[in-house]
Amino acid sequence: MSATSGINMELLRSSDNAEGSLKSMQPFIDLMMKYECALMEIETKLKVLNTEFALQHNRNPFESIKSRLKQPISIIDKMKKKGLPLTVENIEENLTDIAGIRVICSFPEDIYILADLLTDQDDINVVCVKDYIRNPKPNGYRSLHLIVEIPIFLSKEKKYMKVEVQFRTIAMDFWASLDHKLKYKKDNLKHPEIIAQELKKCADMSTAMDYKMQEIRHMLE
Ligand code: 0O2
Repeated sequence: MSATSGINMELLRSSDNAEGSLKSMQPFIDLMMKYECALMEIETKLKVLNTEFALQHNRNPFESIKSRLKQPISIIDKMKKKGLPLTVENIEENLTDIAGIRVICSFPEDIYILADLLTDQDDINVVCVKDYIRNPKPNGYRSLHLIVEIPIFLSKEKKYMKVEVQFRTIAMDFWASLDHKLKYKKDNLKHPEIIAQELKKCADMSTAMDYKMQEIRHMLE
């Protein structure tokens, strides 16, 4: 997914009077451009680490990276939920997941190796860590979430931008994508609690598989 696709220009253009509203949207478009640059910076750092790690250890610590900018409509919804006026300053101050990167690893231990290598870099500030791998959510959701700040260098300024980095194994990602899809359907179900219980069982099985595969890799080494 390309990061720029996060800026839904049609949505912006369709609001009220095109020229006037586009002008008033300029600070928002500038902000989204800065988040896009921050995504590029983090992605490059992760790819550099992957390349070096692959040379040293003969395997890649991550399988894939996906980045996305939050859609304007989701930004508006989240600001409404938080009960905050929709200003560029408020958006930047209160939302930490406008720029998001998902890093998919094969093994749980690679998640922590990569996260440490990234956050040890001296231009990165760690704002928040939510470890849903060591402390899974009650529904079974597992992932390591970091909110980091990274500087971007523009023609006239250097600015720190927040990026949410989610680290998951392939199994955790598979479970989370299904959980996400099924959430939309749960409202029409007679017994959503049964689906929730079944999903929790799948989460437990995928946890067991993650650690068993890691154990096998150690045995092979
Ligand atoms: P999307 O579309 O993926 O961006 P906050 O973001 O801090 O206001 P919260 O819930 O405290 O809200 O943040 P948290 O716990 O770090 O979770 C944020 C993101 O993690 C979610 O973003 C999801 O991507 C993912 N996530 C968290 N819990 C679950 C879960 O139970 N199932 C699945 N499938 N994903 C989860 P968004 O904004 O909800 O959606």
